[in-house]
Amino acid sequence: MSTKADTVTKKGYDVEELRAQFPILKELVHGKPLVYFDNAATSQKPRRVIKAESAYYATINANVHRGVHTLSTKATEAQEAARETIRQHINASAVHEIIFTSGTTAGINLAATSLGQLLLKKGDEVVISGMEHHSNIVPWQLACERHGATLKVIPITDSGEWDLKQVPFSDRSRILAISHVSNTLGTINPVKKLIAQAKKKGIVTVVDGAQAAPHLKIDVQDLGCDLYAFSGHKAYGPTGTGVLYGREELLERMPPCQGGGEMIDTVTLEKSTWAKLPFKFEAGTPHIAGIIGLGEAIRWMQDYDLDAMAAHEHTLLEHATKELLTIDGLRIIGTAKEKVGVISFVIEGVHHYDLGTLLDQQGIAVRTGHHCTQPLMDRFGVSGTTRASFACFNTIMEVDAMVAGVKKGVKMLR
Ligand code: C6P
Repeated sequence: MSTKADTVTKKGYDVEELRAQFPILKELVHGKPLVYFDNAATSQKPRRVIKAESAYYATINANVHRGVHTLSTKATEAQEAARETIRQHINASAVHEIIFTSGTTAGINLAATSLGQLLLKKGDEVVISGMEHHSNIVPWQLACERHGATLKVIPITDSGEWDLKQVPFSDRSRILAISHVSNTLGTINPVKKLIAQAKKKGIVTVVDGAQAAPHLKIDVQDLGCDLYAFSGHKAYGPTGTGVLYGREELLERMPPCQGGGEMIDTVTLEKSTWAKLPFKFEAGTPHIAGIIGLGEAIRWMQDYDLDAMAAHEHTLLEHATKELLTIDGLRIIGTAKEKVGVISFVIEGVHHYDLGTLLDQQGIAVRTGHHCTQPLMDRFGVSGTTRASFACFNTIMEVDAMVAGVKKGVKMLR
């Protein structure tokens, strides 16, 4: 889809060279070149990641932290190297603050279950925002139900930002759980600012970084958060992988919520004691191949300079915004000043599902529906949107193809 003319959008940023690393981009869909704009759901994987994962199975497949044999040692070293890569990537102060999970959902569920047990009493409050993904709503609802606490919500403005004048902190607030970047609106939230306010009140802070990890440089110490969850598969890594960062002192106090192998120190039939961090939170055999692939994905991103990728994606966002707004009756949901390359829109008289199906016929993959943010849909009075989410390998020509596809769809559907 791309030509040399639109690929070098920044000095030294060569989209063609990047695209060549993603085998899937050579696939045809309905006989058309694939235009993949569903990166917020899951990103595509560069060859290096696919190779790293399959090399584990082909050459060092063994369980980790369990055997003295050579393969187990090699597998353990490869997995733990990935942990160190991630530590350094998000600037955690210690490698045992990195817990492997199966994704953001698992990380937040771990946080909500364990923090609920540690902190929540009847009458306490958990604060979230109105733009959260269901994964950062439901686990807190469950925790509140279990402990007799109440969920309080930061309202969302018309542009799709937190209304910071209405943050419902009180002397019963115990936990703040917020997304760094909205998956539906693309809004980059002022998490550092809100975390600072929460910290002054002794509130524990949990960040859903699912949509930030693929696009932003994350520095957990600079943010000052207590816990930070993200998924590997949205950041060019394998599915079934994720990370929960936790500040050591808090992790030490948090109870484990899954029991099994690897998370124990001693077990008797009467009582068990827990392994040291991070293993206390990693019961059972982990997704070793995936974790190794995730480490490779992070190293791959680091080789390509996240700032340059973000600048490229921003160019795509600006172009898509300008061109889509030329379509009669089209409304963009999410017009914050600070956004990643995510654009959600609705069109008068056109159902998002029908539009998504027609775009697919042209080889263009977008997501349609509520994007697991039903309360946010209610806030904007829509049942769903069409969402395009960009990655480092997308091009201006692909955006133009989508805009042309939307125009064609509107003609057919209205
Ligand atoms: N959002 C989307 O299309 P998992 O499924 O555990 O990897 O991630 C859950 C999740 C949590 N928080 C945010 C902000 C997210 O965007 C997601 C996943 C995908 O928007 C799939 S629903």
